[in-house]
Amino acid sequence: MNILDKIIIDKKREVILKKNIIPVSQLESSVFFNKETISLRTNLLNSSSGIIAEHKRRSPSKAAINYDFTVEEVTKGYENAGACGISVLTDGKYFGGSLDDLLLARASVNVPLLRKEFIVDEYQILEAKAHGADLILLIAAVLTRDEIKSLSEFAKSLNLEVLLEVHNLEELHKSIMPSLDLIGVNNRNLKTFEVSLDFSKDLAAHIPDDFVKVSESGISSVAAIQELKPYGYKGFLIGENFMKTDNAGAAATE
Ligand code: IGP
Repeated sequence: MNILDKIIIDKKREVILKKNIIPVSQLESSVFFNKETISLRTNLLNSSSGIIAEHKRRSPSKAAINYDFTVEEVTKGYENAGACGISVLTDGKYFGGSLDDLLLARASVNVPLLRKEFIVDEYQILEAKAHGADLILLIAAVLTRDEIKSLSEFAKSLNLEVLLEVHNLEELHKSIMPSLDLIGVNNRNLKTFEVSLDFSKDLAAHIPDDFVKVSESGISSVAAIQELKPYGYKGFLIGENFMKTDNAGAAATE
């Protein structure tokens, strides 16, 4: 079994258990439920940097990346450096994140926040909203077209934007629908961890212009961003390269 299948099995179990502990009514009573969301789509269309900086303590492919800073320090640093949006990993078991990280990030910054999670159930979208997210991620590799449709429409009904992640043409073709706002090409294959910017380059022309294009993972230099821009990418999701420095926020300025 590949790592992605394992993560999804754990996630489905986790969601079933959590539903029994924290009822939807409690999520809906969060102060963030009625807060207006901030659009990452608009920010990316109006910005030249396009940086979406990620809070990522560890990952299945890289054990520890950075545990030295608080989530407030990292996200404030990203905001001060001019990030268009911030991605916060909330998976605990594989990425060392939590919903508390999202909440603390929300309390610290005013830029759009992405709940970076393996979403398999509407309940997780309610959690995202309750903890201050502005958008959610949906991963085409682990969802059917019907699931992408119902989950994205549910997110839109809560005024959350949707970033749909693909890794190949088949995933892209099965996923295109009006309830998505941004389409991200993951340069990392989540099953094998192979990383190449060629995935973004090869898929770019197949993404319809209605969606804001985002290139995700393995971006480690300004040169890489310059290389991707001519393909129409407006957003660049960067985690490890910022997190592994001594000053994650400052790294995002360069
Ligand atoms: C960031 P990197 O290589 O800059 O740390 O990658 C981000 O793209 C990556 O964390 C990611 C991810 C995901 C994590 C992309 N898609 C889905 C978990 C789940």
